[in-house]
Amino acid sequence: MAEFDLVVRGGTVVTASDTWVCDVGVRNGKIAALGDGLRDAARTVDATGKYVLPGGIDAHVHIEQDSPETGARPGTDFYTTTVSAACGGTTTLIPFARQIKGESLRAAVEAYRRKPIGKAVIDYAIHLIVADPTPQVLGQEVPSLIEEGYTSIKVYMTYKALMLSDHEILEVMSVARRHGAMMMIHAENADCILWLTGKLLESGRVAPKFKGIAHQPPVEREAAHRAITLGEIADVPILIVHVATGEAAEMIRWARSRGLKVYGETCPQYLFLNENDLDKDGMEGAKCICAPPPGTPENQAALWHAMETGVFHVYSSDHAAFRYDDPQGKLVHGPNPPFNRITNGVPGVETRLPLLFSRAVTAGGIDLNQVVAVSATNPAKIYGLYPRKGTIGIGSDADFAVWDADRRTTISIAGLHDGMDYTPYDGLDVQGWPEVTVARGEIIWRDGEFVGEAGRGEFLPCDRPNPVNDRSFLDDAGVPQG
Ligand code: DUC
Ligand code: ZN
Repeated sequence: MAEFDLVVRGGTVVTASDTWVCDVGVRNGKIAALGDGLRDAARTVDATGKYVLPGGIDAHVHIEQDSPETGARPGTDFYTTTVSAACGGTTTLIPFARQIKGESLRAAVEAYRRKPIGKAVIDYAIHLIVADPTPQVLGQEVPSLIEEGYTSIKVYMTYKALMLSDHEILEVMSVARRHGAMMMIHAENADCILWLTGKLLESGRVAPKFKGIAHQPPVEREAAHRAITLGEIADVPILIVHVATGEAAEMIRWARSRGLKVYGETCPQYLFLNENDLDKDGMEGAKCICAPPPGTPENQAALWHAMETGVFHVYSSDHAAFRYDDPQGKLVHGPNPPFNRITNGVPGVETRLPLLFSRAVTAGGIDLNQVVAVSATNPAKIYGLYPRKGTIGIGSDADFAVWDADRRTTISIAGLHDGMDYTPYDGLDVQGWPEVTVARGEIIWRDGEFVGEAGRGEFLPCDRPNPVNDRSFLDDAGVPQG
């Protein structure tokens, strides 16, 4: 019997910290050796002249989940979404089990756990969304779910069906602190959005581009500051999801300069799109509507500056698969809805990594080590999956992709596998695409063909993320001490 099940030979291996040429030996789904001259293999991939990156972790995706605002239904499922992720070099997804007000969180998790079974082709963990923090949810359900490996909790400051008051957020944070979970926050000021939206609609400014006015930068900046303040008071690390404005990024930089454990996530739609994409003919702009929406080109430049200077720890797609030409999708409220009735969310699970990889190899400002850090290693650490996932190291799961940095692609929906009928990145040229994707030692994408099997993906119970701050004036139960 061969020493290795698979050897990837002669590639340039990139981790968050190092870049070096070596062979990668895989045995029983794990990385068993890194070195020169690994020969005795059942299967070999020649990666000479190519990069070998850890499989991406897309830590913010919505799969098989209705829109909380418009009621739209996604047009795709766990199979297409995980296939699409794999074709773009991603080997782990973290979607959300979402509680609805009046419902039990555990019931929501149990219902969500059934969805990927038999369909997922790559591994997945699950975040919790708490929308109704009753004593039962906070006292029993959240603690037991954390024990079972659901160690990240998202809360919303906006969306009527999901949003919590500051008081409720503090209560959730206090439970997260006590049990060691990571807090994720959608930071936008709900009243500002409602007020601005009302004024815009009253004056007939209804086109997709006005979404950017309704969600103008202070809306996110204020909420980001408030989220940071709540996290500071509850003494818990927080991660602000899908940061869309340079102003909110500055809040994160400021918080970190004060020693607070505040992490920031941004997404391709804010780095690679801007308000001009919302201002296309007719309803074309709807294809780039998400919340928060992409901002001005100056804001986009500020976000790149934040990325280049280390403000963002996580880069995720916020993939939301509402098809365009579908009565249940983006335009569920008719062909010409005002901007606030267009379903939020853009697809991007497959294009996430190629877009950032291309930027690193063509424009500079970030290098491939940073690409790996924000798209794989940091999310693995922040969500309790490291070192099983997120790196190329002995003993880690053999999740990686072989990248051809010379391959040029013009993004179009025809080349993607996500089951969607549009991509917001249509027409963008990128350099670099995965040639081979390996997940737990199995080749599942090779030379433009998906070759994995439905149902091979496994649920990943997460460990506790980084330890919470210990400079606390709170006691173990999260009660302020005098
Ligand atoms: N915004 C969200 O908050 N969720 C999903 C999609 C989006 O654009
Ligand atoms: Zn989201």
